[in-house]
Amino acid sequence: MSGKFIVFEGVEGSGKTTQIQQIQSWLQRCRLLDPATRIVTTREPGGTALGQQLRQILLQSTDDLIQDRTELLLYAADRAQHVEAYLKPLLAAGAIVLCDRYTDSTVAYQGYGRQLDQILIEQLNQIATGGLVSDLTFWLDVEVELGLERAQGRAAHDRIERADLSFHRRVQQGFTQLAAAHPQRIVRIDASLSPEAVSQQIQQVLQARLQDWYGIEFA
Ligand code: T5A
Repeated sequence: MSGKFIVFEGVEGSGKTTQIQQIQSWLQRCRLLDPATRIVTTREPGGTALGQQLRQILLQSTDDLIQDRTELLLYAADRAQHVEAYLKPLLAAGAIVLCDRYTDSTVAYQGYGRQLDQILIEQLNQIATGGLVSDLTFWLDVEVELGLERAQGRAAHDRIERADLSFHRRVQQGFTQLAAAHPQRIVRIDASLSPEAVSQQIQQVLQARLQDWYGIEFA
């Protein structure tokens, strides 16, 4: 794949959507990149038309309607469609793809949060992705309470946001363990700061990676 696949992860309200937008416009303004390079944003669940329908089911269904393993399989189905129909063609064409959540979310939410079998999750992630791993993952690390407070500032709360605090704490523990296990791929960002300060941290890491990937020099 000639493009680059950059993922943003974190607990609810960690600021992924906000940062993806900021980083997309920063990259679009970056004159050192080849102007033909497309900077694309996407998300899971919901990065394809089918994924939008799955997202609706996953996030808007009644709390007790979806069993934990059903939930796991629906996230995997969304991902399989996303990888094959959207991500692979874009990356093959050289795009930089900024993605809101990917496989680490399944490990953290379904593995640590729902406490489903981690080996099963790894196998499913492998099946769903066909081996597509991110080139770089930003873990936006924020206290669970602060993230939930930010997310709950919005009117409607989805099915996963409504889970109890202990669930969200286990998810956070999942991201912590993942970052420790994959220090090259996952970069921790202090997401408790202002949006501008968070963006600065991400830009700093990206400058170094862009230099490695494309051989461009930032002043
Ligand atoms: N899921 C997903 C799984 O369980 N398994 C999986 O495999 C996958 C892929 C997705 C849900 O699905 C689950 C995880 C999720 O529960 P979603 O709507 O995409 O649902 O939920 P989130 O990804 O959590 O998105 P949120 O919108 O809740 O959070 P974001 O995107 O992290 O945060 P953002 O940028 O929308 O910001 C939230 C609020 O905080 C403010 C923003 O203005 C906004 O109001 N904010 C800040 N305030 C202060 N300081 C900052 N630095 C701020 N940054 C943002």
